[in-house]
Formats: sequence, structure tokens, C-alpha cells
Amino acid sequence: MNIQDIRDMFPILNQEVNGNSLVYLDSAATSQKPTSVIEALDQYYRQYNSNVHRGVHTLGTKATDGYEGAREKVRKFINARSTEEVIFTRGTTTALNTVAASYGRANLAEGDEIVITYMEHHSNIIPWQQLAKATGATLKYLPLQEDGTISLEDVENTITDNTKIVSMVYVSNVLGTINPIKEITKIAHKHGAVMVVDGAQSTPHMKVDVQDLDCDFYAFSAHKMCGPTGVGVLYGKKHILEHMEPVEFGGEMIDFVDLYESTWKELPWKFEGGTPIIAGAIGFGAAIDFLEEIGLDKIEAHEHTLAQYALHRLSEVDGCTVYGPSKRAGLVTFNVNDVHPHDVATVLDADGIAVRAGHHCAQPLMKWLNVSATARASFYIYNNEEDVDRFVSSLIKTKEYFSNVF
Ligand code: 7TS
Repeated sequence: MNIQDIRDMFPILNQEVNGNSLVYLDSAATSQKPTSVIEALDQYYRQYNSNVHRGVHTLGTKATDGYEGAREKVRKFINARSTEEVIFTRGTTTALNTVAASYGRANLAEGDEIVITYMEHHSNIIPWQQLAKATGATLKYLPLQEDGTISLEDVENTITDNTKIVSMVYVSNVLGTINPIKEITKIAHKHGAVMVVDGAQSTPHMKVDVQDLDCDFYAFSAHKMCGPTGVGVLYGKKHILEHMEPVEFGGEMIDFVDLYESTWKELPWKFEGGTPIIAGAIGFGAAIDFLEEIGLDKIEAHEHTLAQYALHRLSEVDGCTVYGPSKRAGLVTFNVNDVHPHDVATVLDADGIAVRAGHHCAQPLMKWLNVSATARASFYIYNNEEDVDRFVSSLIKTKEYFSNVF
């Protein structure tokens, strides 16, 4: 399969935006969806839409098989030991909030520490801030080095025997930094802390093996990996999940309900209160089939090449500052002279090029970078060098336009 074959599988790419063929460079916000995923959703709603786990009727059984089959696809995709360790959530945000609200509230107290980094997305900051406020625990930040990476020496110096939770991105949505999760997990475990990984930007782009990483929790979203919105996963080690209380109560998650007491279903269903995300999970399963057919190694290599090409091309643009290390995932976050990133994104949009501008839900990181906002181009399997060329040409035009205006 070459890139053109892959592009042809994404119907949305075949359109003009503002009179120019679309160049979609905002996959870190959400990826586009291939025909196979759109068809899986369409088929579910047209042919076997039904609730799961309850009816014995044929459609109900088919929907249950589709939903639970998707769980097995996720299990295999991240190499979890068992489907009991794969909980469907609304996305990364809900998964991280579940860990903070359930594990965190039960296990942290005054004097304990939570360690995160300056490069976190808001959804991996605020749940821990709230947890710290509720329990009296202290929230600590691992420093970043000048190039936006983390040094293991700093990790050793920051995590202590009082640390109960260490949480961080595998891949930064702003800097593209790829954190040494396996090594950091070892250090966290040495001090008796659990390791929580925000995998929103890693899982779509590289092979992830939760057993090899040995992390205790791992969160990610389907919509950034060719799947539908509204569904994601919380992976957790079984022996930890078993001792955690659900955070949502109601239908589907109960075993027995009495007037004043109730008991919960076994894993993973005790964490899936209410009618689950049936269509979403089935679409997610189709997305995993699609990514596996292409191959995660191939996806990672392709994006690496594109990111390096983009870095090279941007280095030719006078006044362009790119943030983050050179060894990075498939995205480039940048600013151009004094042009506001929203102006950059607006002019690029007029040329049919979609990039993101703003704080990227990482305001503490913006503060660390000493900027109020940046622009970002992020790549996926359907992007090619021509996309990068169009992006850079449009950027040069933007820069020249604004230098004439001011
Ligand atoms: N963590 C990281 C590292 C992310 O990049 C995002 C979304 C999330 C968590 C939250 O994921 P959600 O699916 O629960 O919303 N990141 C972005 C972004 O970079 N631009 O838009 C959304």
C-alpha cells in the first residue's frame, strides 16, 4: 500500500477548502476516518443496532459480540494480559479522571506526592490538582531540559518515597517529545508509586506494549487513531483495578441491587456504568484493524520522515522558531516572528491548509516556553511531502504578507 492508496481510503481528504485541495495537518487534535471505520458505524446502525449484555435476541447478541470483540482487538493492540484490563471510556480525559477519582481518592493522603511534568495536556493536570486539593497531597512538577525533554537524573531527584502517583504523556502534543516511559516507570516502582501514562498522542503513531512498559495505567482516545469520537480506553493492571471502586453508578455495572446496598459486576464492566459506547467501540475496532493492516512500524517511520522533512523545510524560513527536540514524534509546533499564530492559521486556511493555533490545552507548557500561543502542524499516515511543501510555501507567504503590513 503506498501513500496514495492510503489517502484514497479517507473520503474527507478529497475536497477543496477555500478553492484549494485540502491539506489536513491537525491530526493531533483529531484524525480523519477511513472508509472502513465509517462503514462499520453505518453497518452497526443499519443492521444490528441493539443494546448489549442483556437481550438474548439475535441483534442484541450481534451487538454484544461487536462490542466485546472490539475490547479484544484493543487488548491485543496494546498487549494487555486480559480484556478485564481494558475499560471503555469516553476518551483519554475520562480515563485519567477515573484513575484520579477512584485510585487517587482511596490511596492518597496529606504528605503524599503526585509527580507530573510541565508538558502535560490539561486533562493530565487538572484531575491531579483536584486530587491534591481533596486529599491534601502535594502536586510536584518534573522540570524540563532546554530542548523540552526530561532527564532521568531529574526523575531520580524528584520522585521520593512519598510519591504515590507519577503521571505523564508518552508523547507531548506540543513538543513532540517522546518520554522514556519504561525507565521512568522503573524509578516510580522503586519508590512504590504507580505509573499513569497519557497515551493520547503515542498510541495512534507507534507500537505500544503495556506489559513491556510495565505502567500501571494507560489512557488513550480512539478519535486520534482513525476511530470515532466519544470512545477511548483506560488500561489498568488487573490487581490494581480489582481493588478500585467505580466512579459511575447505575445500570450495566451492577451485580445485585438491594434497597440500601449493591454489589458490582466483575472487571471490566464495573467501570462501565450505563449503556456503553457500543457504536463507538465497534468503530474503534475497525480503526485498529485498519492501523494493523498498514502496520504501526510503517506508520511511525512515515511520520518520522515527514517530521524531519518539515523541520528541515522550516529551518529555511527566516524568523521561524520550532519548539521541542529534534528527535520527535510527527508534529511541529512553531511561531513566526511577531505574527500571531491565529493569523498564521487563518492565512493557511485560506490556502486550504488546516493547522491548529492556540495554547493546545497546555497552558503551563506555554508559560514554560514563554509564549502565549503557538501554531502546530501534525502529521498522520495520509500526509505526504507535498503537504509539507504546501504548508511551508503558505507559511512563507504569510510571513511576507505580515512583514509588509507592519
Ligand atoms: N492528552 C494529550 C496528550 C492530548 O493531546 C489530548 C488531546 C488529550 C490528552 C485529551 O484527549 P481527549 O480525547 O480526552 O480530548 N489533544 C488535543 C490537541 O492537541 N489538540 O486538540 C486536542
